[in-house]
Amino acid sequence: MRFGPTKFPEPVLVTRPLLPNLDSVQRKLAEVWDSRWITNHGRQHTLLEERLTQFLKVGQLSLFNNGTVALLAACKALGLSGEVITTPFTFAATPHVLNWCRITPVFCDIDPISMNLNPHKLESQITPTTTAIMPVHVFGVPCDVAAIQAVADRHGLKVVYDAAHACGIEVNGEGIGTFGDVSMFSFHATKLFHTVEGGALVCKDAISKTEFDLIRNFGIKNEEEVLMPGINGKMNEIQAAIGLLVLDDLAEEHAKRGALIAAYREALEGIPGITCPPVLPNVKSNNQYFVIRIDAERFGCSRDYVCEEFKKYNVFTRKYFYPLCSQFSCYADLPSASQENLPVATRVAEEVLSLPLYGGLSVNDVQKIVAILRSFAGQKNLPNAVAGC
Ligand code: T4K
Repeated sequence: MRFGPTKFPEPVLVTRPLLPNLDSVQRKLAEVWDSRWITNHGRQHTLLEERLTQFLKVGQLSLFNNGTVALLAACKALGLSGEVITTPFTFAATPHVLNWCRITPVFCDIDPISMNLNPHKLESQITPTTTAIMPVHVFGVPCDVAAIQAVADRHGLKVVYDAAHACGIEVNGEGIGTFGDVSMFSFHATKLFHTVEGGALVCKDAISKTEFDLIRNFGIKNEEEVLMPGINGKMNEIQAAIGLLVLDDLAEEHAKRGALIAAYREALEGIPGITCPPVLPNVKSNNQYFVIRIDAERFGCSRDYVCEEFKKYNVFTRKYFYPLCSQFSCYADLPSASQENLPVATRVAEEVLSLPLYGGLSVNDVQKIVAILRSFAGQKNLPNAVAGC
């Protein structure tokens, strides 16, 4: 059934956090209160590390207070320096972490379908000072991990995955965190699994985990030994407790979002100029984002027009990730930031639009959102077409 465009009575945001039932939060907090242990690696923290290690199918996992600090710790632990090759099509945190470690981010172009680092473009960016590659599994679409690893092996480079979007993703039954030297997950409130703020580093061996654990606790080994200049990257007990509760509700939220994604795909089918995210048969998705591409010429109006017009219907989409990180004033002067070096990323950033996706939406809501989108087709030169909605 097709709907006409109608305005939502309440704002529909791009996402809403999964909130555990308040009674269960109170019970859990009572447990924490009784223990009188509220941070510095308590019981909730230990339990969450154990459960996430299993859930993510990884060897070792260290919790952090957020994904950005976790990524900083990974760069420190691996001793990265000089230049690190990364994608411009990511959240600001990715290049900022490199900058904070006095590393120069070198931007490499992306693949037009996956929107991830294009492994075939990597080699031309390597210089004698390159120490690592930092790819991002953008919107949970896995990078071409085999091709990236092959380049890294040929040149003796480390691979640090920014897997902020990829919690719960599996490739051929393997946890996405098993690839590369280390992966960082973000558990921010806007992620499907979250701890309000939080993150983790995952790796294969216990030696690396020991290093990550030291760095996140000021480098303190024991009361009398400080082994390195670490940082405060600790996740507290309240965050960990929320994480345990969110984990209990995750399967249900995942299924709800799966149904919404199916509804989006069905409703969007056949709209000229609209492309849905790729379907990857060997990948278990986490249903965290639903990002379409809008080809302005074929659809008849630009992504920016759509994003603005949606607001008149109380629908608040997001342009993740526009502008490209390479366009930020702090990076724009880097040689790798030039548009000629990044033609695909430049185009993709003009086309992407993240549509609302969270369990509180209904299939009917999704159909209404798509009906609104359909009504914009070809309206570029008719600015009054949606007036009075
Ligand atoms: N690497 C990548 C590739 C990343 O995407 C991120 C974070 C990181 C690294 C760093 O990880 P963390 O250090 O954050 O763990 C949001 C998140 O804050 C950020 O974590 C995330 N990426 C990024 C993609 O999205 P904003 O600035 O877009 O968030 P904001 O406040 O505009 O919220 C987005 C939507 O969610 C809004 O429509 C409102 C809704 N919302 C948000 C919050 C916080 C709620 O309904 N409730 C809430 O509590 O960055």
